[in-house]
Amino acid sequence: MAAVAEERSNNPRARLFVALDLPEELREGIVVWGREELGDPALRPVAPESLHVTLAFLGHRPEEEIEEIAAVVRDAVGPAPWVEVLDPEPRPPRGRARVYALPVLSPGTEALQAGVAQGLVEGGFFEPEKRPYWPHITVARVRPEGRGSRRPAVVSEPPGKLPEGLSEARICRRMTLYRSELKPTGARYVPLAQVQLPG
Ligand code: 3AM
Repeated sequence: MAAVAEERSNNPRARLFVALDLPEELREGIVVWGREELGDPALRPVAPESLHVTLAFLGHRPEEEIEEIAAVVRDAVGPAPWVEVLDPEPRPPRGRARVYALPVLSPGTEALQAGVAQGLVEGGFFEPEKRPYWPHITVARVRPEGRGSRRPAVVSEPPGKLPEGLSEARICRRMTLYRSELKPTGARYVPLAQVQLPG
């Protein structure tokens, strides 16, 4: 055990992901909607500053790779995508929900994701997922049924539809490399590198 602990401290790792950030107006609209619709006690709404569209989840990487990964993300810059958000959906779609997410309609986001993923794969930083990319904004996670349980609680009042206007197409002008720090109170996302997207 001591040897493992020593190796860990000599080889610090960071849990990393790349995301598309939301324009302020969209973020605020989701927060206002969520105050009404994410009130079920089984739900843990995502903090306003943590709302995003994940482009690539890298998992734990050695901290010494962060600069190189940030360079790959900067090189993958592409046109700022337009996004339309749809009404919330549970995931998994059947059985007890673990999360609720707003699906995102956006060919531009898919193109950006493909470019970032390709750069990260070529750099050896990312293994592409086998399932197809599903652009979405996670808005709430479901609490466990009981202490230490892996089973999600029942959500009696699932979130309702978005108000008209929130689904209007909006442009997203920033992509960020985040470090995810897991805390007992939930994850905290720390931006490590940000790229402005042209257009
Ligand atoms: O905010 P969303 O849900 O889009 O679900 C995690 C979150 O994305 C996802 O990475 C983002 C930051 O934590 N994530 C976490 N573990 C994952 C895994 N093993 C994962 N995505 C894919 N595979």
